[in-house]
Amino acid sequence: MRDAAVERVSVVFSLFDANDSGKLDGEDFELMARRVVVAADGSGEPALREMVEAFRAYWATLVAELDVDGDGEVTFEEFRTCVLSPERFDATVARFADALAELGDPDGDGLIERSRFLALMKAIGFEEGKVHALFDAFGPSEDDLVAVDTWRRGIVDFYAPDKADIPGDLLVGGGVG
Ligand SMILES: [Ca+2]
Ligand SMILES: [Ca+2]
Repeated sequence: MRDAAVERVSVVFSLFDANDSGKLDGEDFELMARRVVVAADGSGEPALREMVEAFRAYWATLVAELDVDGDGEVTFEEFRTCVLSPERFDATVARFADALAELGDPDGDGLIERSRFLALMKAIGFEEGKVHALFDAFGPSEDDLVAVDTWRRGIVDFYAPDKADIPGDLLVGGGVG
């Protein structure tokens, strides 16, 4: 596995630990869901509800698959084993990516504006400079729009523990931002 993928696992862990407790717990995912819902300007109630449910399903999968000692929390040591069989998380990550992409495109034209991209990605916990770098890497149009489907694939790759050399690598490391 490439260094970027290893580093990404630790970045994802930090992002998920929204309450900074040093471990993943159910509250982290409630916090992230609330932040994203607040940032999701213009989205309807069903899309918002699905986002909250996708966050809860994500946590339910993580705790079911990775909480080896059964204490109801996932430590980094437990979390890093997600790379051993990443396919266990495919369905959960896909649902999460679908829900997030839906919030990125409330008017359904298949495109996302930089401002909306920034708001949602910052709500998830990414740094602003890195979010801009990622948006640029997706090759925005003259009107500064990116295809939501490109972003959706980027989300899937980012949260899949085994991918290397992906645009989302711009979100880790110290090179940008
Ligand atoms: Ca936590
Ligand atoms: Ca545990």
